[in-house]
Amino acid sequence: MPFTKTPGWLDWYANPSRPAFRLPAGSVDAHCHVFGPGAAFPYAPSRKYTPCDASKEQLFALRDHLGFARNVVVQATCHGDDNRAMLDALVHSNGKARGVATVGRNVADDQLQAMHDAGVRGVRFNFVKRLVDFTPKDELADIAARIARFGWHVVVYFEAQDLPALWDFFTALPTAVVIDHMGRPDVTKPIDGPEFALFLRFMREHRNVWSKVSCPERLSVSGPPARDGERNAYRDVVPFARRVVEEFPDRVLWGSDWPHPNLTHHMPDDGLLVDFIPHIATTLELQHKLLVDNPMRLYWPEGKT
Ligand code: 0GY
Repeated sequence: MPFTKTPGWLDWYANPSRPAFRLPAGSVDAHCHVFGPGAAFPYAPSRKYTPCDASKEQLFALRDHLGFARNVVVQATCHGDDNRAMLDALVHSNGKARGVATVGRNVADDQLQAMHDAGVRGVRFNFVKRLVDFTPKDELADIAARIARFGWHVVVYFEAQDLPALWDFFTALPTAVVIDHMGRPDVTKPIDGPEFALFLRFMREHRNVWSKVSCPERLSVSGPPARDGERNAYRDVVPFARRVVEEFPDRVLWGSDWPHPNLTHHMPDDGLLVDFIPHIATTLELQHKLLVDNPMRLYWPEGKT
């Protein structure tokens, strides 16, 4: 049966502009997804939304158009713990994609090994209540202990107000911990206010913690520029992302978040998103760390294939 996308869901931007910013050679888009296609890889019965299809071929075409060399494909909640669409993208990427999976406590070691062989290097724990049902922390801790043996890391997605309650759980994890979208700061609050200060303190005190400085389109209140040729979009997010890049240059990653799930008001032009990068990583050295050195260290530690 065909899937009908959630009402109000915006399709991804069909004709993204070519970025003005030239990405360094070997750049990695370290946070993106594939959705289905639903006819081949059905969406999970437990999902909280039904997306539009966004195939691996479309992802790879975007990668080439924007100038990236590699992708990290992150399992999206609409596929639950059925990782087949993500794994299919990895094995057809010609070594240019690595993945982050979602698994349950009952996953077998040989399944983890098969995922590792396909290119998975992490699992994602999602704490955003509109996206997932609650999973007990002891179950997540079990999973973390299992995947640590493969040298994987844990990607965590949560909202800023939930960091205090999650702090102890995160610090007990036995792996590197990668935070999605800077822990979703409220960018209408002061950058030096207590909420973002807590996030910075968390990164400062825990050297195994990394952050994706991604999703300005999700965090921004000021939004994209008017379509007047000016390409400096999402200005209100810039100081937050720049602060993270400058204080933790060796532990930051950037991702497009294509195909941008759950956006109902504004769908970004992915070319404009790439043009956001030099506003948050303002030197060639910072750009190279953010886009090449750091993601390669985490996802391709053995070097180029
Ligand atoms: C993102 C953000 C979102 C969704 C998911 O897996 C997902 O469904 O991650 C969101 O709705 O904020 O990183 O893609």
